Amino acid sequence: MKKLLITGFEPFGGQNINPSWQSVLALENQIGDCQLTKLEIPTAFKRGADCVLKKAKEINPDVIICVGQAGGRNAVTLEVVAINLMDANIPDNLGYKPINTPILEDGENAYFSNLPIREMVEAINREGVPSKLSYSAGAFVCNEVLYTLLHEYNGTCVKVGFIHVPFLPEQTDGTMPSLEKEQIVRALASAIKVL
Ligand code: PCA
Repeated sequence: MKKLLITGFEPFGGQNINPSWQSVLALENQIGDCQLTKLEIPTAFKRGADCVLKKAKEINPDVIICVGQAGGRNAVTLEVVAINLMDANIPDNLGYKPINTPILEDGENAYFSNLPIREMVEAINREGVPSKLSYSAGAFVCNEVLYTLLHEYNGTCVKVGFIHVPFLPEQTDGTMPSLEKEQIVRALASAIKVL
């Protein structure tokens, strides 16, 4: 049995729910070969990543998957890469809004996810939920969490990745794409089964 630490974020940017945590919370505790530990993390630079790292030190996971909201996307997207940049359009939940700032002074420019992301995209699509790779996790908190984790576990056998999910229908007025929570939950479960 593998240990999977899976996280979702608190609501941010004026929303009162975050589909990432709603969906993570709704997952079964055991999926395929994985025992899940679920964690809600703050949408705040440094704090969010610190929470994941603290829990990871406690449970020693084999895999860490962070899930976040990407409003406006129309598919469940598996992030390919995290970049060493914070460039926020809005303040995080603690009011911090870094512009053109490295996450780690002298850190690598970027890290690639080491999850089997292509197989995961295929599995999600087979499940009937739209999914694709994404070549940018943005430059807000999600990218910073992924970068920090990939830096921390670089050279170890811990697998780390990030899945961005669309809005839920209740977050949009119909002009933005969305997926039902049930679809996002099925997408996450089928991706986890690939591990
Ligand atoms: N999405 C944001 C941060 C929290 C979340 O759910 C992002 O894409 O950076």
